Amino acid sequence: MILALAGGVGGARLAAGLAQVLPPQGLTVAVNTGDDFEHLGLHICPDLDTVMYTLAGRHDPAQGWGLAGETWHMLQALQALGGEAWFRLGDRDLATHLQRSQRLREGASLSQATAELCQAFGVQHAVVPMSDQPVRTRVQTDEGELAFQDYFVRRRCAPRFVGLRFEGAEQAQPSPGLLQALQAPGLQAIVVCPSNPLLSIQPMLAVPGIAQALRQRRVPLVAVSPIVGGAAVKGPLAKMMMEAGQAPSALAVAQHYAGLVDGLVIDEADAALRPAIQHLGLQVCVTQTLMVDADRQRALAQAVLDMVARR
Ligand code: FO1
Repeated sequence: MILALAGGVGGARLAAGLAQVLPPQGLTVAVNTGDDFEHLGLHICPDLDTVMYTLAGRHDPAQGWGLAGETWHMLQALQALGGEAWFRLGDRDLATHLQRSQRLREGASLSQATAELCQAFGVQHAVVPMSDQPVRTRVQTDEGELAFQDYFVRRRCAPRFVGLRFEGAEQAQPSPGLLQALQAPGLQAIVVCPSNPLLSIQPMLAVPGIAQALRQRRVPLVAVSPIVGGAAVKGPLAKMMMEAGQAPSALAVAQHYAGLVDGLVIDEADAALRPAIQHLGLQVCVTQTLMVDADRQRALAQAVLDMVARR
């Protein structure tokens, strides 16, 4: 059994690759919920939905998030009423948020609501939130502290990044599904997907029970670098790293994860960084990491599994 930690589009793509090569009972994907927020009275879980839609093969491939073949009638009507349209909720996607919000109001946990939605979308592998308690990523910037989606979508990551705060993390516990995977006798490895280490993985590590379980693990933990050739494959990671005073590179990712992971998968474009990363005490696997299609998702997943099998 493999446990994957994921958030965002890169995380969803590797999760989909792992789902291609592992049977349903052989994979649990634990997903960042630090990006979740209440919007228009709805409980929105962008990363859970991105993973769910991608595993279901229903995601919008160009955008990475949201559903393929989406229409935007509700958003246009809302805008005409003078409502908030900065966060683009598509008509079909809206049904997911309505159903999740309703189930939470009825007393279901986020884990239960997620499992029900995944079943409805035909997702067979386990997709679980990192926690059932609210954890909210707050981005500290030169313009003050912003709620995550305010920084990410409304402000398009324009304010200068200073730091992060994960509201509620100290009081949160790992979700039952994540805890079960972490404690499973059959757990073979933990994979940190090529998600943003700061925005997608750090919130998970801020939940004390998750950090503790990862420290006490008895299985290999490998990460895949989301930085290729000095640039982020997607999203604001490179900009954030530069603003934090760090040149974006696979080596910087290795330095960030050193002490947590046993190995790092890097792209062929970064092969020259292998010795420097090994010098940090990490095993290195060099392969093609750009998941441009389902075949490349599967190939990267297989390379990750081969790496952990060699240990
Ligand atoms: N990202 C955007 O850049 N703009 C949007 O309007 C937007 C809407 C949206 C709606 C539903 C959803 O599940 C995700 C959405 N995202 C949008 C993506 C999301 O904000 C980010 O991808 C994640 O939070 C970061 O991983």
